[in-house]
Amino acid sequence: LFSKELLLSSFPQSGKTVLANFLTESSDITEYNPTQGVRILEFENPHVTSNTKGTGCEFELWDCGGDPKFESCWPALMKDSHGVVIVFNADLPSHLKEIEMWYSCFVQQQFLQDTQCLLIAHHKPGSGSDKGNLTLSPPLNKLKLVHSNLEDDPEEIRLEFIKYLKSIINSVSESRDREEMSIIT
Ligand SMILES: Nc1nc2c(ncn2[C@@H]2O[C@H](COP(=O)(O)OP(=O)(O)OP(=O)(O)O)[C@@H](O)[C@H]2O)c(=O)[nH]1
Ligand SMILES: [Mg+2]
Repeated sequence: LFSKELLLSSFPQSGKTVLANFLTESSDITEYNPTQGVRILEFENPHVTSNTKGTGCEFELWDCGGDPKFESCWPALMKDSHGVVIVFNADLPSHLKEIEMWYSCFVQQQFLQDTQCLLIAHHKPGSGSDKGNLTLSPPLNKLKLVHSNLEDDPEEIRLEFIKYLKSIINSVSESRDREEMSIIT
């Protein structure tokens, strides 16, 4: 089973690359280097297997550059993606409008289900905000929201990401089953 995940946000320096490296265990935090266009990370997660045979699943995590100048790449990015992860800075609630736009563009218009979208409120070290006071308005409040704080609680986001990958695998194999059925019948 193969799945393509998108990691995006329209905001540079929100921590996408740092998170992507952490979640795929690629490399440690280095100094800031703006992602140009997109960076594709291939990975497997030992905790996520396809439910039928217990074989591994291959994932691609597309770590997108947040600079608006890459907007022209978006249509190519969304094509055939199975999941969308939106990373935003929990300290800047003014981003919420843009998150709505991303959600509508990358999830709703691509006919993805809400379970295929994950919102990550990323807390950079040294930021004062706490998780309590973040409330989202519809339609975003239907989505799964997790907080990531790699300095204080790295395991939380790791576990949530595994859960998310599992739900993606379920929807991908369900839609594949449906397709097979429609061919047979
Ligand atoms: N120590 C630490 N630094 C972080 C963390 N998140 C972000 N940073 C810092 O913020 C910088 C920017 O983060 P990136 O992950 O590169 O940002 P990005 O969202 O990929 O930015 P673009 O590629 O331009 O869209 C990093 O180089 C780190 O220095 C974190 O959880 N811990
Ligand atoms: Mg980046």
